[in-house]
Amino acid sequence: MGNLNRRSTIPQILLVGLQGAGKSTLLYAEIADSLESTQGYNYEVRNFLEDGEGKDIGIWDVSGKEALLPLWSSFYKNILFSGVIFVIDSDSNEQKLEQALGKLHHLTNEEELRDAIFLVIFNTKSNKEKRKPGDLFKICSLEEIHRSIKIRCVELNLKGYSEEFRDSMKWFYQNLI
Ligand SMILES: Nc1nc2c(ncn2[C@@H]2O[C@H](COP(=O)(O)OP(=O)(O)O)[C@@H](O)[C@H]2O)c(=O)[nH]1
Ligand SMILES: [Mg+2]
Repeated sequence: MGNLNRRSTIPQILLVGLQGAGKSTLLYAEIADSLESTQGYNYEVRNFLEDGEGKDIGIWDVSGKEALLPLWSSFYKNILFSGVIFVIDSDSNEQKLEQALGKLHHLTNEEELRDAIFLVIFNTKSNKEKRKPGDLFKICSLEEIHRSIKIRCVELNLKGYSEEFRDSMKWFYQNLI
């Protein structure tokens, strides 16, 4: 894994979040009908936008299983990530939400990720009413996140690549260095 960084010519993205949040759904939404729970990690090269707006990015979908959470750091300590996509299940109970947000805040403080941009996706698996961006901002305590971090928080459904998803990815691509 150590050498990969030097060989990579496309931006590398870390896709994380707790187990069952919808990370692999994001990665495979238009390819797989059903998904197995991720055992270790998946890596895919994807371009989520068409018509020359996007480009290929390498996505590391790292398992959110409780026992594997400490392993996230071995990914970003060995691979230079340009961006982080953090997925949260919008229906998480308070304890799960707190745990997820704790992880998110931890990542935004990590030295190795200081130049990465962050897209936080609240995955609405059901058709419940979406929260306003301002409410998401508060829920995520974004005001506590270091000012130099570029971060955006959205609530959308990850099954199929919706317009909302593509809009968020547009922002992501535009801010990738
Ligand atoms: N209906 C619906 N189900 C979803 C959505 N996203 C994830 N799921 C389901 O939630 C479960 C966990 O998703 P998965 O992508 O494997 O989560 P991961 O552990 O973060 O990779 C799976 O059974 C998915 O089918 C969604 O947007 N809509
Ligand atoms: Mg998975």
